[in-house]
Amino acid sequence: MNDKLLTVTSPLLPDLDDFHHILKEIWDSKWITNNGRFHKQLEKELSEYLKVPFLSLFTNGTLPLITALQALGIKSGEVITTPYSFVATTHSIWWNGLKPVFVDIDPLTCNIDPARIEEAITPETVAIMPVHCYGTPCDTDAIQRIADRHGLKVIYDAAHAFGVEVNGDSLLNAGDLSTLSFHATKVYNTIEGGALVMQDEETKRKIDFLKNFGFKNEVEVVAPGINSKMDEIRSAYGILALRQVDESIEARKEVAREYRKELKGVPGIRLFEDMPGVKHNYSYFPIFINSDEYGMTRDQLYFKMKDANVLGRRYFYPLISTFDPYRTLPGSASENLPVATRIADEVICLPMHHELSREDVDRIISLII
Ligand code: T4K
Repeated sequence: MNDKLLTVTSPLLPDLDDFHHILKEIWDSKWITNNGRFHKQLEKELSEYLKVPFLSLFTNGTLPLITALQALGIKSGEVITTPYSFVATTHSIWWNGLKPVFVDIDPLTCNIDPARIEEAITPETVAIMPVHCYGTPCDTDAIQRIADRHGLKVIYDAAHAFGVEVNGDSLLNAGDLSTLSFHATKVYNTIEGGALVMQDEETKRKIDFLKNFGFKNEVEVVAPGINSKMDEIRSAYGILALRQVDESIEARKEVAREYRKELKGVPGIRLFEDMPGVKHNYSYFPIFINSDEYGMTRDQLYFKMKDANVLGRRYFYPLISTFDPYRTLPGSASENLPVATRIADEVICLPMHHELSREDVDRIISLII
């Protein structure tokens, strides 16, 4: 038996010699954080690469979500969001003293279902926080129409959507603000890290103050900001990683192609296909198990794989709405979230990263079919 451990992901690491070289520059300069040279350079390179007008680096992908609500001046009320995400999405609403309102998802994308948003709007609703789950674009036009009709802000949690484009435009330009995560487990990482994407310079200035305690200059504090700056070492790492990310996404695309070739049409297994006009990033490869047709439950398959050293992950099970801090909210009942509840019981994200070999993929597939 091949016992090599296959994990759901593996980080894209910059070339170590290049990193040593750049570390020497940082050591020599003695400038290690606070909007240094590499921080500025990475902001510039990322905004060009991602085709966004402005971007502000953060120390992880959770603080940009918290800061986005602050930057838009949202101080009270309800925020409509999805239960089918990593828990940080909802936590960011809670940390701002706002009330999360869960709306069910569309089974074809695993994203918030625009058709269900309007019925959840009340006089207290102030914003919508959708997630481009697995990097699959939300129906941003439909969401924007609803937001415009009701005067709501839209903040996209785009933690999974690095580099995703729709008809040649960055998905990150949708809504009022979009956030990114550059965690080790993401397509592009800075070990820990993240960013906020904004459409105008004034908002960038405001957000740059907010991530630096609210300091406008040496003597003026204009808002109760937080410390969420990215340091020079991770910025430099990010500059090097950016040079390799296209190749890494291409390798992931090849893995997706193999999975689809072998798993398409297997009774009881549902997969996502690429969407027309969309440049995907292949950040995750979810499959959905219908146990009646497949002959095994999702968990039976999950543990069978685990026993064979293949660590898929059940992203996103359990639903956020079932966790202790949120399960008593009015919208959290599973009757309100039938699709998300079902999908959370069906999903396994298969290993998906740039280092998977053809043999690795064959081994994973042989456990499934
Ligand atoms: N919004 C959304 C939609 C998100 O998905 C996330 C984060 C956020 C917001 C918040 O962004 P951050 O504040 O985290 O930047 C992971 C990540 O910690 C988390 O970033 C991510 N989403 C979430 C979906 O997954 P775990 O607990 O599943 O990761 P862990 O440690 O079990 O790692 C999974 C596998 O990855 C390991 O089995 C092996 C591999 N791995 C992991 C790490 C950390 C490595 O090979 N090297 C590593 O250093 O949470």
